[in-house]
Order: sequence, then structure tokens, then C-alpha cells
Amino acid sequence: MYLPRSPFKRSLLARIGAVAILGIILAACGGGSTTGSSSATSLHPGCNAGSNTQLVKLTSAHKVAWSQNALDGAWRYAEEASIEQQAAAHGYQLLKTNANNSDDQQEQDIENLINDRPDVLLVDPHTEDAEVKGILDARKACIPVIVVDRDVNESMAAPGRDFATFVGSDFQKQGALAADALIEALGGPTSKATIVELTGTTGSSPAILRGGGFDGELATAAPGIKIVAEQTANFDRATGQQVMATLIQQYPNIKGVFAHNDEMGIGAITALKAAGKHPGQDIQVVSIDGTKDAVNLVLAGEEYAVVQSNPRLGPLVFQTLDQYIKGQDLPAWVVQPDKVFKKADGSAQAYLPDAF
Ligand code: GYE
Repeated sequence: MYLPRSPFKRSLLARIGAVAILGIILAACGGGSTTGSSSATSLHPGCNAGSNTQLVKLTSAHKVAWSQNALDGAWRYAEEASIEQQAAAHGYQLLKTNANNSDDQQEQDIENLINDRPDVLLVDPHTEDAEVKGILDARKACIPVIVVDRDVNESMAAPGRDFATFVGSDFQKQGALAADALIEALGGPTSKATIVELTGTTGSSPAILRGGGFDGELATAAPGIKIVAEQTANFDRATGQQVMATLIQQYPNIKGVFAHNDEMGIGAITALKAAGKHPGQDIQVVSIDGTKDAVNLVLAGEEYAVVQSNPRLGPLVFQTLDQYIKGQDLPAWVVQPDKVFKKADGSAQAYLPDAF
């Protein structure tokens, strides 16, 4: 059974702990110094830049900053284009950075963007913990933050307090849907197949939650199916191919592969074919995203299913920003809904024109 993840996924105790620690740090700093420029305070009424501990209010926006964690595949290019299009449609100036999959770089990017005094900061964090400091620094500097796509560790920075909200997909549900598809492909709940899992970037919210959603659903819905290896391939196609090439030598009898994203799934299929396997016949592959390359593999019968993770988050992000400017209460999590694409039911064919 799939247990939906609560928007506040960490325990209340952990969150109270984080507030207490933050209070101690602020007290030790004597409330902080006022380093913010005066232009910030006019857009963010009542906010004392440098020492702010409250959720920042916003009355209008012109300059939007966007911290992207990487630009390294179809998913990220589609997300980037969607943010750019919507910023332009709203007439905003967009300041962009690309951290190239480096937490250190993204921390630096966020500090640089804060120094550019944007009216609002959008952050797509590489991992859950590493970008928390930058998000808290933005709040202290009276710059409201919307977390986009990948979430942060909400016991360290909370929506509705440290940042406005999180806009993104339900990764845990995606993992559970991937498990249901793979179970079906392997013959149903009584299957005794062995499988491997190629995991995404360690410490990133999609890797944590897709893994948790998949493993949990598999354990309850088809307990006979065993995951014999779980290994990261960093959401990357070439790495997925390398990792799969090694795993198929170690575990030649596996019947299934779950890849946390399409890029790794595509790499895995290449490696399986090179090892003499016939994906779609003697081994079943399921992955997550909805790229054109992966959906074409589904239509070719080499991949069983692709679970969607819609990268076109721009409309939802900028609609959320509009609501925030109007002073409307935001939920802790604005959920981007996703679907499943298979060959058998025609859903992959119907989706193909929209694939990225
Ligand atoms: O699945 C992957 C990308 O954060 C949901 O990041 C996103 C993931 C996506 O690298 O392809």
C-alpha cells in the first residue's frame, strides 16, 4: 500500500529542534547585523534585512533569481525552458545560475544571487541538506524563496517559515507507481524475480523518495521480488550504462531493473543488450521522467513503462508566486501531478507528442 507523504514529512519534534537550534544561533549572533540594502525593505514590508527570522512577505516582483542544480539532460533543459518562458511571460527579469551538479557551486551561486538583491529566489537544490544554508541566508536577507522540483530537508528549513513553499512532483508516489509497473511486468504479486535498482544522486530528494516509495510498495505488494543490488548512477546515462554492465555480470539471472530516471534506464538498456540480454523479453526495465528517448523505447517494446515526472514546472511556480504576491496563504507543498506511460494501454503513444 502506498502511504502518501505528508507535506511536512519530518517529525514535529525534529522541526521544533531545528527552530530551537536556529534561535540559539541567532541569539549567539546578537540578532545578526543589518547588511541588506534599503531597496529590499520597500518590497518586503516590515522585514529587517540581516536579522529576519520570519517568512518574508512580498508585495510585487520584478527581478527573479533562479538557482538551477545542473543542465545535463533532457529533463533539466525542459525545466529550464519552462522557467524561462514563464518568467518572460510575466515580464520578470531572470537571473540564472547553473551549479553543474556541485553542492559547493550551488551554495556559492545562491550567495551570489542574494548579493544581486532579487525580489524572490527560486532554488532547485542539488541535494536535500547542502543548500539549506543558502535558503536560510536568503530569508535572513528578506528575500523570499520558493523551492522548485527537488525539496530540501524540511527539518532544517521549513515551508511557511523559512521559505514560501515547495513546488514539485510527488517522488514517493512515482516510486510506488514504478514498483506497481515492474510487478505487473514480472508476472504479478506472486513473482519471485530478482531485480536491481539504479539510484539517483545520493542525498537528493528524488533519489531518497523514489527509492523509499519503490522499496516500500515492492515489500507490501510483491514480497517475493528481491532487490539484489542498489547502486547510484547519479541520474546519468553513461554512468547508468557502466553500472549496469558490471551488475549484469555479477547478477546474470536478474529479471528486472528499476532506474530512478530515464537517463540511467536508457544507459542500462544499452548495457543489457551489449551483454546479450533482450530488454522487454528476458528482462524488464522501468524508469521515471517521460523523455522522448525513453518513451520511444517503451513503444519499441524494450522498456515496460515510464512514470512521468513533469519538468514543465514554470506555470505552477509563477502562478504560486502570483498568489504569494497577492498575500494568499500557500500550502506547504504545491504538487505537480504525474502519470504512467505504457505501450499496452496506448498511454505512451498518446503522450509522445508532449515528450521532451
Ligand atoms: O528525474 C532527473 C534529473 O529532480 C526530478 O533530476 C528531477 C530529476 C529528474 O536529473 O532526470
